[in-house]
Amino acid sequence: MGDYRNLWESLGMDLEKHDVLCQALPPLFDEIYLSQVDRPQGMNYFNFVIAEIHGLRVEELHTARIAGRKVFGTFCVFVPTELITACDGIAVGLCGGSQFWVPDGEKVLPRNLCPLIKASVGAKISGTCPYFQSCDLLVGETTCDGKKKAWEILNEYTPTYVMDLPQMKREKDLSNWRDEVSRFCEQVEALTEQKITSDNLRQAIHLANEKRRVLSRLYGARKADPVPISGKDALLISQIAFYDDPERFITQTDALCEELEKRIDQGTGVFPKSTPRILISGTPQAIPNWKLHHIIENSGAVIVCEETCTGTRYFENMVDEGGETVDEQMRHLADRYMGVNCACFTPNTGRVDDIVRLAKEYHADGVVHYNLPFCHNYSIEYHQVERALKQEGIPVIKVETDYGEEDSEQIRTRIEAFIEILR
Ligand code: BJ8
Repeated sequence: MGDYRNLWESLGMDLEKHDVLCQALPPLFDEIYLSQVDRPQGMNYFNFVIAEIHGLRVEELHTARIAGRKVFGTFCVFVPTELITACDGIAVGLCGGSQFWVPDGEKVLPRNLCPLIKASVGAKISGTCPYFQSCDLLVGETTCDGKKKAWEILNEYTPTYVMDLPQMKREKDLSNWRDEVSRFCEQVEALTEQKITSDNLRQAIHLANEKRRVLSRLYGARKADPVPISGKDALLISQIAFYDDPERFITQTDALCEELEKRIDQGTGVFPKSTPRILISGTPQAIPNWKLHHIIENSGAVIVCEETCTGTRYFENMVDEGGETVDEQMRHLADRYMGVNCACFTPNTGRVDDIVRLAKEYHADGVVHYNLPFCHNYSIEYHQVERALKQEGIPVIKVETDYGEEDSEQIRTRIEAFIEILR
C-alpha cells in the first residue's frame, strides 16, 4: 500500500492504532488467499484492491468529497443504493468483519451481541476505519434489535439516518416500504442537493443491475464441475462489490468471468472433479471474515454458493428497468428490495425455498448453515431450514462462530466429519 498517512490524518484517524490493524491484514491474506494454487489471473485485480484496502479507494472518496459529492455508509442489502448513485452520491458498505474492532465495540455495547454489530461500531469509535471516517451520512435500518439500537450510538459520532424496514411482507407492509423508500429519496436529495429525475434514476438502476448481472455470471460459473474458482475467491469478490467503484468492478469481474468460462470449456478447475460441494447459508461475512471458507476449503470440500447477504441475497432479482416516470421507477425499486428474504421477516418461507433451490441449482452435496453468535433471527430459522433440507435428502450442519480463532480446530473437526458423510 502507498503512503496515505496525510490522508488518514486528515480523516481524524488514530494512526498508531491503525498501524496495528494494517500490519495484521497482509499475513492473513497471504495465508488464506495467496497460498491457493491455480487461481485465475483475473484475481490479480482483487488482490490489488485488498493490498490497497485503506488506500486507493479511500483517496477516491476523498477526491470525490472535495468535488462536492457525498458518501453514504450502509450496513444492509435493503438500502436502495440506486437513489444515492442517481444523485451523484457514493454508497459504501461498512459492515465490520474483523475481530480487531470487537473490543472497541464492547466498550459501548454488551458483550453478548452479534460480532458484526460490535465490530462495525468498534470500527467507528476506534477511529481506525477510513471508510467510516469518509462518510457524510450513515444509513441504518430496522432489521434486528442489535442493529436498531446500535444506530443510536453511531449517531453520536456521525449523522445516522434509519430506514424503517417492515417485519412482514403483507400488502400494507409493501406500501409502507414504498413510502419509506420515497422518504429516503428526499433525504438523499437534501444531502446531495440534487434532484432525482427519471433519467438519472434510470442510469443508476441500470448500473446496479449490471453489478447484479456480473455477480450472477460469476456465480453461474461456480455451477460447473470442476469449479473454476474457489469459494474463498468468490466471497472476496462479493465483499469488494460493496465498496469498489461500480463501473470498474463490473469491468474487472466480467474479464474474470471470461477467463472462468474458458476454464469450464477446457474442463480445468481449482479443485478436482467430484470434490464435495458445499452451499453456505446464513449470516453475512464481511471483510476480512474468511474463517469458515478457509476451514472448509482446507478440509477437502469446495464452496459453490453463498445464500447470504454477501452472496445471492445481494444480487438475485433485478430491478425492472421498464418504468417511465420517477413514480414508476421508485415503485419497481421498492418492490425489488422487498424480494430479499432476510430472517428478520416473519414468516420467511421464501428463504427456505431459496436454500433448497440453490442447493439443487449449484449441485451442492451439503449445506453449512453459518450463524454469527447472538443472531437469533438466523439461529431460530435454522429449524425450518434443517427440516426442509432433510425432506429433500440434503445433509446440513449448523456452525455458529464469531471472528475469533479459538474455536477453529473444533470447527475443523466437525467440518471434516461432515465432509466424510458427503463422500
Ligand atoms: S438483509 S442479514 S444485511 S439485516 S447484524 S441480522 S448477523 S444479529 S446483518 Fe443483515 Fe440486512 Fe438481513 Fe442481510 Fe443477525 Fe448480526 Fe443482526 Fe445481521
